[in-house]
Amino acid sequence: MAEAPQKLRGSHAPQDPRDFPDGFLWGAATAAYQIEGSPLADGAGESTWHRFAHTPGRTANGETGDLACDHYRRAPEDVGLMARLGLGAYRFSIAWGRVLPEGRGAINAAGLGFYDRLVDLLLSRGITPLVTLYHWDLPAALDDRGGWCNPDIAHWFAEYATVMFRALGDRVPMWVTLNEPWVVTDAGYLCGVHAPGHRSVHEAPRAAHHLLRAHAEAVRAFRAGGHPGQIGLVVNLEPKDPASDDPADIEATARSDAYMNRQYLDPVFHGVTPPELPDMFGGAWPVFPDRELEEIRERVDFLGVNYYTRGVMRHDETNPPVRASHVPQVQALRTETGWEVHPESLLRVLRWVRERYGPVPIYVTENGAAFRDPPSVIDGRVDDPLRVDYFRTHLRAVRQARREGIDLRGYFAWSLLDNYEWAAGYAMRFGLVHVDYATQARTPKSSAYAYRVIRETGGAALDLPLGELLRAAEELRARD
Ligand code: IFM
Repeated sequence: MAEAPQKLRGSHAPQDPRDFPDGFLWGAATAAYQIEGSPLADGAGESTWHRFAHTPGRTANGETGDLACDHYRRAPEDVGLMARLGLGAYRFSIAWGRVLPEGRGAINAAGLGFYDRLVDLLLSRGITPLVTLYHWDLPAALDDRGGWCNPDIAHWFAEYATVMFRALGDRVPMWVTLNEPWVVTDAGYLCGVHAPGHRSVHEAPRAAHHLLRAHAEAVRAFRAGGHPGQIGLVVNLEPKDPASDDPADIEATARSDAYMNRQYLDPVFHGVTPPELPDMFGGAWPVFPDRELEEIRERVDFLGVNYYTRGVMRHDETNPPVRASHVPQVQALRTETGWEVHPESLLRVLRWVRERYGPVPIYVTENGAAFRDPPSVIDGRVDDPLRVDYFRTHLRAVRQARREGIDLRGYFAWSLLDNYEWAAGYAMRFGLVHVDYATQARTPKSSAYAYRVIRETGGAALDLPLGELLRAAEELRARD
C-alpha cells in the first residue's frame, strides 16, 4: 500500500511532542477462534467454543468458527496484508488446544509450529507481535474437569503459559495472560450466552477468582523463566453513568462499576475485592483465602484496556445479582452491536485507571466498531465513513490522554479483519479489512487507509474534518 501523500505528512507534523512518539505501538488485534478456522486441524483438541458453537441454538444462525477467515491456512497472506497496511504491531491469541490438545501434557508440535511460523513472519516484516495466551477458547478436556471453576486451573494455565514462553519467549516482546476475564465469567458462567454456556450465580465468582489466580501464576512463571519481554493483563472497561439522580440508580451504577470495572483490577493492583461484590452475590459469594488474594496481587508490566462504549445504568430488581440494567441511549449514535459511540468515555477511563491504579503503562488493546458496511465490494472499494469517524474521535481521546501525561504506549484497532463475533456470528463486521466469507477475498476498507493517514501524520490528521480525512484515505486507496 502507498504511503500517505507527502503534502499531508509534511503539513501536519505533530503539534505536541507528547502526541505519538517513535516507539508508540500502532497495531490491530484479532483472536484465534474468531479468525483461524480449521479448529481441529493437525491434531488440535476441541475447545469450549467449538463445542458451544456446534450446539444447536447457541449462536446466530448456528454459525461456527469452522472456517472464519481461514487464517490458519492464509497466515502468510494476512501478514503480507498487515505489512501492506503499514501496521507496526499485531495482537493475536493462541488457541491453547492447538498446542496442548488435552489442555495439559503432550505438546502438539504442528499446532505450536503454526504460531512459531506466525511470529517469524511478523518479525520478518518488522511487525511487533503481542501474544494473548487466553482469548476464551478453553480446551474442552479441561472444561470436562470443571474449567475455570476448578482451582487446579491456575496451575494448568501456568503450565501452558510456560510452554509458550519457552517456545516463543526469545522473539515475543509482549505477552497478555487473559483477555477480558469479565466477559469470560459474565457471559460464560453467569448469563450462559458464551461458552461454556452456564448460568450460575455460584460459578461466576469462582471462575473470576481462578482466572485471576491463573493470571498471577502465569506472571510468576514468566518472571521465573527470565524471559526478556513484558507481561500484562487485558480488561474491558466501561465507565458507568446513572440514568437519573435517583439514589437507587446511583447505587445501581456503583454496583455495575464494581462488577465490571473493579472486580478484576482491584485484586490485581490492590489485593482487595470491591465491597459491593459480596453484598451483591450474598450467600453465593465464596470466602477466598487471604493468601490467594495476596498471590493475585502480582505486579504487571502493563495494563491492556479494551474500550468500546460507556454504560448508562438504572436500578433493576429483575436482573440479579447486579440489579442494574443498561438504558439504551436512543438519541445517540450506536453501532450494530447497540453500543453507544462515546469517545469522551475512553479518555475518562484512561484517567480513571491512572487515578485508581497509579502510573502503570497502558495500551489500548482493542477499540473499534461494527457498522453496516456496503453489501459488496465495488471497484475495490468498501467505504465505511462511520468507522473512520469512530477511529478519528477515539484516537483524539488517546492523543488527549497522552497530552495529559497518561503513560499510554500503544493502540490496537479491533479488528484487523471482519471476523466471527462469537454468539452473534458473522453479521457484525468490525474489520479494517472486509472479508468476503464465500471467497475469502480481503479488501481494505476506507478505515484501513484513514488509520494509516492518521499514523503517518503523527496524529495531525485527527484534526482534519471528516470529509478531508476521507478524501486523504481515498487518495491512498487509489494509489494502492
Ligand atoms: O470481538 C470481541 C473480542 O473478542 C473481545 N472484545 C470485544 C470484541 C467486540 O465485541
